[in-house]
Amino acid sequence: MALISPSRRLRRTPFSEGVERAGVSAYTIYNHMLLPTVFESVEADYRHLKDHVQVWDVAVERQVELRGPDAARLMQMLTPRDLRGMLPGQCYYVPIVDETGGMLNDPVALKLTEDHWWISIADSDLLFWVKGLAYGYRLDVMVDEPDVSPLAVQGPKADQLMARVFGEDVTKLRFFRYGWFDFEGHSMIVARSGYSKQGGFEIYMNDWDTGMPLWDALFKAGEDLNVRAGCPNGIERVEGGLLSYGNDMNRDNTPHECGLGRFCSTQTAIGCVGRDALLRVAKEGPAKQVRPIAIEGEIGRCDRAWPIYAGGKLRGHVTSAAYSPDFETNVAIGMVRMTHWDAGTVLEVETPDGMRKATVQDEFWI
Ligand code: THG
Repeated sequence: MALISPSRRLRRTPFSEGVERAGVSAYTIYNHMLLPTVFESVEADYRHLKDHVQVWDVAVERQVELRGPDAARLMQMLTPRDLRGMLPGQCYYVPIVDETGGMLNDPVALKLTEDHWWISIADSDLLFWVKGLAYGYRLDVMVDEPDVSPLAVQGPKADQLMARVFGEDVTKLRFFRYGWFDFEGHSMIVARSGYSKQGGFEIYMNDWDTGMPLWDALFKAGEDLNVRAGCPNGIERVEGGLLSYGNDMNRDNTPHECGLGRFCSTQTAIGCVGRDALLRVAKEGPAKQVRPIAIEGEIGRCDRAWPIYAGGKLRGHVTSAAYSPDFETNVAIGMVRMTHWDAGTVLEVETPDGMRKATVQDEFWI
């Protein structure tokens, strides 16, 4: 593929200088920004992520900020997850749905106070939908994108590295909890979360000019830990079943089809604009759902949906796939019809390199 022409529309991040210096070798585009996808090689990055610690420029995880007396009401309009029990200091993975129950995004929401929320979005222009709802319902709330750029620290040595930069207390954070921590006089949110199954943190860096000092401090403190620049890894995230909005699901899918039913409490999520639609489809249950699938043989890059067949008929699509060095098979995420989604079901996947035998798994490879 040819190179990407930089312009003002392709926003840089506060960490771009560090990413380039670290020798990034490929990017994707996410929320109109550059998201690194490869440093050394996807396989070498994978091994390093699982054995050491990496610093990821995930500033593409833009925040949609809700501020004002109607912030909590607006937040509940967006999601079928019941937010009434959520407290400041918590992060929730929240499916966001439209009025048909279709997935618009699958962000992490942070409750700062009752009147102040951040929605840490996946790759879709959620800001416009949220501003439209706030305006249309005449809500007393400001919706904007703040100067916040997440930097993730992921891998088995993440606790050691973070303790050196933010202090020992940061290691006391529980999964999907956050606290305020100091870096050189700047107070910022640090959460135990991140788009890998290797453990780690996300720093919600809130002052553009502090981006590179923070980046440099992490690399200096982690020299003996073999810290490297990294990025969400295409093998590791499929092994772990972490979904990618736009790849594994979109507006045509309900949260239940995405396997996100455990993050929905539609019955009690009063005010969610997709509630009626989701209650209607919940009666029957989904007719297709996300499944882990192992594919045999050689496969190419999965840059389009691969049809899944059984008995000569179309039964679904593989939406993400990669060879896993640790599990010595191709790991994949697919959307599979109910008649063929049971673990052990044998399927055929039409890859660009030919038909491949595949088997539905009972769980992801974690
Ligand atoms: N962190 C933050 N923002 C993000 C992402 C992130 N925005 C974009 C993208 N990632 C949103 N998608 C996801 C997908 C999965 C998870 C988080 C965001 C995730 N899931 C855990 C899992 O499935 O194992 C567990 C969630 C839970 O149990 O509550 O972490 O990564 N800031």
